[in-house]
Amino acid sequence: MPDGLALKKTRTTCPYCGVGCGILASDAGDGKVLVSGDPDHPANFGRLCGKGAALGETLGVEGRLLHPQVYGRRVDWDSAIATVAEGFARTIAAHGPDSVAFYVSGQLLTEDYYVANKLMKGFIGSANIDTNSRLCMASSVAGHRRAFGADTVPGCYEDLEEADLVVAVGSNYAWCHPVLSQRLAEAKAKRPELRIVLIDPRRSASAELADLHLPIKPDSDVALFNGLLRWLEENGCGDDDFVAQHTHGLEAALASARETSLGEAARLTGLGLAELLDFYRLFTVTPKVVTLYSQGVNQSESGTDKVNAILNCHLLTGRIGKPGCGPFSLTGQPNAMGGREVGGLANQLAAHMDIENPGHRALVQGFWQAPAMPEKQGLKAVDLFEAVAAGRIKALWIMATNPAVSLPEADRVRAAIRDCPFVVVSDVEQRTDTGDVADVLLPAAAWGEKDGTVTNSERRISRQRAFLPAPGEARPDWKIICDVAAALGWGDAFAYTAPWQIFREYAALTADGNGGTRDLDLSGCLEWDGADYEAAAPFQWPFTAGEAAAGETEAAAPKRFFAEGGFFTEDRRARFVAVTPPAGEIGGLPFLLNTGRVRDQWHTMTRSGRSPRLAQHVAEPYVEIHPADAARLGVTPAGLVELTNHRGSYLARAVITERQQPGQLFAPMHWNGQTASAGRIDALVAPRRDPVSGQPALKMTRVTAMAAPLAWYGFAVVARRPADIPADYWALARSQAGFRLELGGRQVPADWPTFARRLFGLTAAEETVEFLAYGDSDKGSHRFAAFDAEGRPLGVLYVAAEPVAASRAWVCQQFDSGTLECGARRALLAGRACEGDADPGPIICSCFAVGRNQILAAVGAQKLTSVDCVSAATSAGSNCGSCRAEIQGLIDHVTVEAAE
Ligand SMILES: Nc1nc2c(c(=O)[nH]1)N[C@H]1C(S)=C(S)[C@@H](COP(=O)(O)OP(=O)(O)OC[C@H]3O[C@@H](n4cnc5c(=O)[nH]c(N)nc54)[C@H](O)[C@@H]3O)O[C@H]1N2
Ligand SMILES: Nc1nc2c(c(=O)[nH]1)N[C@H]1C(S)=C(S)[C@@H](COP(=O)(O)OP(=O)(O)OC[C@H]3O[C@@H](n4cnc5c(=O)[nH]c(N)nc54)[C@H](O)[C@@H]3O)O[C@H]1N2
Ligand code: SF4
Ligand SMILES: [Mo]
Repeated sequence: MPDGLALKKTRTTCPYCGVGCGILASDAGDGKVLVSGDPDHPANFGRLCGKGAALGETLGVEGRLLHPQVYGRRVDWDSAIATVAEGFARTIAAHGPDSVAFYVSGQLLTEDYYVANKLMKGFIGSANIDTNSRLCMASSVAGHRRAFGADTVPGCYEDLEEADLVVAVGSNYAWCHPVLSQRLAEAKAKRPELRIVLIDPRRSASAELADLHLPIKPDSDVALFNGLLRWLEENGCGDDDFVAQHTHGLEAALASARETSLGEAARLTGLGLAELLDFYRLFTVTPKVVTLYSQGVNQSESGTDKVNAILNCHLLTGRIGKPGCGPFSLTGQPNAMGGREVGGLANQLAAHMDIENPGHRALVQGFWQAPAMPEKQGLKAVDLFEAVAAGRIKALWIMATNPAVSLPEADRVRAAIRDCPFVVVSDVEQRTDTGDVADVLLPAAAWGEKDGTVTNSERRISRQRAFLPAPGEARPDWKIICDVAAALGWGDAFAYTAPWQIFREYAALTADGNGGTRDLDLSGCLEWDGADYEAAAPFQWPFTAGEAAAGETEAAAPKRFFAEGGFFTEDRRARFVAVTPPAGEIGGLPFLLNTGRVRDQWHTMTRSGRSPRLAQHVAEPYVEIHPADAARLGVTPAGLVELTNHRGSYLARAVITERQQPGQLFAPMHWNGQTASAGRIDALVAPRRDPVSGQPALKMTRVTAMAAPLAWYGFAVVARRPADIPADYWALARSQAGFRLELGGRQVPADWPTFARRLFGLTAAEETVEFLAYGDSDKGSHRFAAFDAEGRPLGVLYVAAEPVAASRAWVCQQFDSGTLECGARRALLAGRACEGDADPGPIICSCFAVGRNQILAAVGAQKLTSVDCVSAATSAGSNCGSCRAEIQGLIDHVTVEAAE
């Protein structure tokens, strides 16, 4: 490489999931940023998934919130800060501190989170600060605290590789924690005797990697693990010494578990006795077991009990805190853990201290020299928004989360935000469903522009480092919060000038009065200055002053908790928790709606939705439905389905699949008001929640489903984002050269050419462009394509009375390829590949744009039997590896077909 091109590399951390992969970002000098996995980061050792690898595509300024806005008008920072401070001060003066609230996010950095929590709890004097982690991790936090006395994750990622059995409960880790999935798959390739069991009502992509998939009935996890506890005890699998020395309460837990006989466990879980016993026996005979779990466990009315049912089995067998053993709550967001550490939840204080503990309250108040300190818990997310709706919260500040899309009863939440007297939103995007109904918008610096720390699922603290200037007037969240605190009169307590000062104060708080009584101890960082912070390598907590004094660096060997007991209860013993399966199933409307994630999108799509590469995988909202249900409802392949209940409705593409059990549906959580006409699934989701953790049961809503036959269906690719989309159904995604749209309508437009011109955004000035049309009104099929003077496509639209069959991948590729010759322009209008120009089919591998047809053809023609062979033949799956589970599924499909 010529010297002039030498790249400046910044070590940072991925802003998406809780795996917390290290990233090397290099400035290519031409305005582009190259992103690669950091080979030295202990979470990923150089690997990245598709979302991480596509980060470079998400960094553009277009669509960013660049300036503060008050009631829709641009203002300068000073007046924005004054407006926010005045809004809060006025409300507090009139109605007291509990009339205001902050709703924050596991996507804030630890330093942002720390000052937000300090401002609300210590200075405003209310505990009304809660976080979207309430929707995500609250049941794990509550389960950990009940069993361990603290919110401690005992293990580390190496345990996955060292285990002989990995049990994944309610976790689609192949799509949601893809780099861990890669690490596990590599470990299994080296040691095929490593067994993987997946426990999930639906056959998710993670099932392709599992030796055994148990499609349990929804919410029967407590019954399953109670049955296991009983079985383990009856088969002498308990670690008597560990139980005697380090635990309490086994008898009560067992008494509860004994109420579930083997037959009863089979009935409640809906599993056959044989498969149930396969699992129980495997667990019994395998000393090194890791049980991974995430939202299928947490997001439930029995979420905390599910967590404790799992922890009980690990405590009984003493399989905790040892290499290759332990329960492992996978965190969702990049800084879900950091938020828990600094007290982002309304029922906790900073540094893993308890709000109900007067000693802890006094300690934190003294440390902060704080004028106030709440004595009771604040409102938890769902209650908090109910209080907003009821008018009890009158001033609200939302940071780095999009509750008008992601909270249950999302329409109601959106209306509550709109009607709340004073709402501030800090975000990086100009348009979000939440920002659209707020009073004040504050532009935050985004990933790549801000500095701080995050903690991943294995308690590893890593630096996020800036490598780009913040655009417009965007500022880091910590700075915005400190400025508001100063305007409220508390400038001295918030006089930080850099994030390292906040981190050091936080580290000092973890050390204050600790002496080994609390798990979270960062006293090893007490002496850090800006340079140490800047240089810090990723490290796991605890990191104590003793370790630092002994000359150990922060980046020591993997750390685990509890192999020798030492829990954080008063008597240092763990607690078994007696749990009982929930009584009966939720009744009501005919279908049970389960919700979750798609491989290549992140949450409400504000950032991942910017990437054309990521849009290739799934470009519209959908509903997975079992073939028998589809047949009964008259839902046809690729037809549309409407889901409704009294809260709202959702319109999306049908995916008819046996992955789904009859009577159950699955819909993704991602689509928002900017990307689909009616794709906000949370508009339907019930606000039921776990009584202990307050976490909503986002996987459990009753709905009605019906076929939504439309008069016409369309697919379009357009160069410019349409100002309005005149269709009852639409979903919009990025393509390389513009936007792709799925369309549909209940009534046929009067004039198709006018419709097409409007969709393409053709103005009179562009009348000279080539506008091709083809129509067969009898069949209801119409096609339009417009080109500029150079032959570059401006828009292409296919309309039919049935779902449009054109290959999306091929059309997008053609559209993206720039100037088209006459024949290619006609082929594009026809929506059909020319001879020798094969249709790749729906894209499976986003990195190399390899489609389903290409993979199936290679598997069939070359008799490929492994994912590695497919990678060698087609490149698919050879970069980020996120699609390897789906490739395995295609190989299995071909193999099964060949055998039949
Ligand atoms: N691609 C991608 N990855 C992500 C995210 C993203 O938006 N996109 N978000 C991140 C975040 S914040 C989170 S919290 C994690 C979530 O990661 P996961 O928890 O793995 O993801 P989900 O798809 O929400 O749900 C997991 C599974 O729970 C199953 N499930 C539903 N009900 C039950 C039940 O009663 N019992 C059991 N055992 N299983 C059940 C669902 O069928 C689903 O397959 O992902 C993180 N990673
Ligand atoms: N039905 C259903 N609903 C769910 C779930 C489910 O499984 N099913 N899962 C739940 C879970 S686990 C989670 S974690 C939530 C996630 O839900 P949300 O937190 O609402 O989702 P995001 O899209 O990540 O929202 C983050 C917002 O912060 C903005 N942002 C990004 N970076 C920054 C920054 O540095 N500073 C600021 N100030 N803003 C920034 C983004 O543009 C975006 O608007 O959804 C929950 N909702
Ligand atoms: S697994 Fe993917 S999304 Fe998660 S941290 Fe790593 S690169 Fe980012
Ligand atoms: Mo989450």
